[in-house]
Amino acid sequence: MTVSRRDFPTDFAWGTATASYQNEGATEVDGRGTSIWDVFARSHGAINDGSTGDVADDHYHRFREDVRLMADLGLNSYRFSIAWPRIQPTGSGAANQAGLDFYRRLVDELQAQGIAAYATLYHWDLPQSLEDEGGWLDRDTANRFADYAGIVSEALGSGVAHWITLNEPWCSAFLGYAAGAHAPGRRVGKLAGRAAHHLMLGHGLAVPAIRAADPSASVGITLNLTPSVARTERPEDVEAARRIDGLTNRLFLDPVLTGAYPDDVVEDLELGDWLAPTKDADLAVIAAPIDFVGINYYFRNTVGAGDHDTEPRLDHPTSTPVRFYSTTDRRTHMGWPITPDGIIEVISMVHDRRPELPIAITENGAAYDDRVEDGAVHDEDRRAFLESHIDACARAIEQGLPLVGYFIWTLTDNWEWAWGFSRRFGLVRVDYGSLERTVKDSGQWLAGFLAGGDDA
Ligand code: IFM
Repeated sequence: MTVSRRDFPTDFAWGTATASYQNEGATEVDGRGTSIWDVFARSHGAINDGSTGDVADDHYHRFREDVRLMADLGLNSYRFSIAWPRIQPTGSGAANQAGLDFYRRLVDELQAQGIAAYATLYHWDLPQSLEDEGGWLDRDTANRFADYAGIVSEALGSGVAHWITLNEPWCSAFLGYAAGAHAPGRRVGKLAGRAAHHLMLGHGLAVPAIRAADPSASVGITLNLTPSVARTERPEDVEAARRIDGLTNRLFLDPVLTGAYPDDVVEDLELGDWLAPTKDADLAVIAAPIDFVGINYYFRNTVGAGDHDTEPRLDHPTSTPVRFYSTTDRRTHMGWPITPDGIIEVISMVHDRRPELPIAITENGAAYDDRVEDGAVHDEDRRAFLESHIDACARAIEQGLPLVGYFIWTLTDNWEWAWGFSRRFGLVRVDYGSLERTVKDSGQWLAGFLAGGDDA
């Protein structure tokens, strides 16, 4: 593999991505309210290792050290998320100044280090008070989200280069409200489709709210896209792949980028009658003009029909019986197959719909069961993963796809949702006892790659 930084435009965004609940800690300071993840993490059996994000990486207090690490790695961009309950502790009403001040300190520090800020407004930490009123199953949460987006963009506007409204609404809707594997841990089956609709409505209402506060704002959304390939050409496998593609990709891509819902998915989710009264008006809101699209890419799905013994997957409530197959033994610690070329396929999904829109890979990375040897982490597997995906990005650009950035998930090992601290994705190891940071070999490799000298 001979990919080099020189294969990318000079203004290409090279960053890492993080999320508030996964790395900030400090959940009870400076007036922060309670989020659905605070509550969910405490519910019995929800988290693999019984941990919470109460301390996480203590990024709230150590952000200067973390920004310095990014600068030392040679990164020019940073994608982080803002914790809604730090800004509006109960999800509505006046802003909590201390919460805004934290993010102001962070963006100032980034600016001082020449690192562009990509701020995500919703990476899953909904204020619990809003969940108590129905959460994303309640239409009014979309209005509350737009208010919050306006407050934050008003306060931070000049310090933020790019705004991202939502991170991975598929996860919020289906892992949160169908599978119950993520907060708020509800299992409402197909009704989770309504949460998906309200999330997208929130996105569409937030876009003009951000622009009203910061007219020159660059605004986008981050979707997690997963190619869904039928295992064989048998009609039942093709049908299974259609369902998964619809629920994972088209349900979000089509309304946001083309202002239309895919009929087959609306039918799968039995959304039609419920949507009918507001459908056209809502779609006009959801398709608000945006400036770029973020894609989180991890792997490609190979899908086939299940037999009657197949366990229904609750995160895919309409797809029973469907099975996910392995086409490779090369997997990360999450069990996810390593399929670098899929990154070109997901970029194409966006580009085919909206050829004029710039696209950034806003997350890509891998968990491995790292070992510390003499204080170092020789994570050759992660380095090879990153190299192969960066190489695929270079090929995407060579093919003419408008890729403008690549963000690695993640900077520092952190709290991986239902997996707690048991999965490590970082370029930098965190000792969860001392909170000491140590750059792994993959981080050293990235620094060399970004320094632009050697081909990888
Ligand atoms: O840690 C998550 C992140 O919060 C959202 N995208 C996937 C990552 C790895 O699972």
